[in-house]
Amino acid sequence: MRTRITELLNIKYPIIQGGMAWVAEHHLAAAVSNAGGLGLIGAASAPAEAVREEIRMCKALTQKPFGINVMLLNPNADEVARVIVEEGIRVVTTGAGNPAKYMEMWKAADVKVIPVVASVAMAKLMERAGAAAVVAEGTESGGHIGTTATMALVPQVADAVSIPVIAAGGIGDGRGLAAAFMLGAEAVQMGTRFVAAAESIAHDSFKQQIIRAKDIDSVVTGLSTGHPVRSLRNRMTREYLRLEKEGADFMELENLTLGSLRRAVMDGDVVNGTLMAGQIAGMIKEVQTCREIIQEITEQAGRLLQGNGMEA
Ligand code: TUI
Repeated sequence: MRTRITELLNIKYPIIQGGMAWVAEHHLAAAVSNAGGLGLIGAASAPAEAVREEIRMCKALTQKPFGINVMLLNPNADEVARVIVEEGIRVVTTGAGNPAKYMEMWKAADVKVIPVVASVAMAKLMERAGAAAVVAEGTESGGHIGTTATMALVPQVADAVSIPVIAAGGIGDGRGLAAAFMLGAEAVQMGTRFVAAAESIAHDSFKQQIIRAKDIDSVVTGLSTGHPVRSLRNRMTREYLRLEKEGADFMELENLTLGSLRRAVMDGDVVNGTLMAGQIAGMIKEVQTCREIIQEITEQAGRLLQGNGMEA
């Protein structure tokens, strides 16, 4: 299953793990990379020195390439950007903003920059700024999202840019990987399926909520604040949506969610925590190792693609 992305990143399978806050730490990143995909450490809102430690611990667990996801709303993003260069990281994905101001420094250090985008305009801007590839992330994704669905976004982005496109949002099995190829993508990024992986440090109660979830069990909060977030429906999302409907101000909503992702991931608080997950949660049925997940998906996609003119 060779594509421009497997060549660019020097990986065996065209599968990239999402840079999920709290979840995408060194154990998960190393497990995905060791299984032949690209693991990512999600810098999220962490201080730069904590990211440096994560990088060093990941290097101790894998010889394979892995990357860093920089969440651009992170107040420490400037320092994280420098730590990435200092630690010799060669692949960066970015989310929740425009990484233009770091491009020159990263490119000078031979870091491949792969921005996550939710629109054609942003994809074109990133290509012009020197991105090596883009992740086109549809609204089916968990966490902070755009408005266009993966099925519509990926082919439009693929038509608009010459750099390779990675599809994300609503992809959780071999059918999704095969479909992504059909839409013009050359790899997929998956988050939710890896939250439920055996190597994921997410609390078992969070993993069980993903496994219990049905197709319609995710909701989007934060549309009124300009930061829409998809997570599994619970007391927290119900309270948030009620406050939003009543026109609550930004600070009131912020206070409700302060620390709530950490509570979900680390403490397993499935009632008042924010269980960020995508619409594909309904399809995830068991906890499996990253190796099992990647094997299952690539074998299924391989079978589906045979006879469709795709090399598998
Ligand atoms: O970034 C993500 N997913 C995330 S970030 C996150 S932490 C967070 N929590 C609460 C509120 C906000 C953030 C949880 N999940 N995915 C990548 C992604 N990037 N999705 C959409 C975008 C995006 C949006 C706007 C990328 C660029 C963009 O550009 C706007 C601009 O600056 O012009």
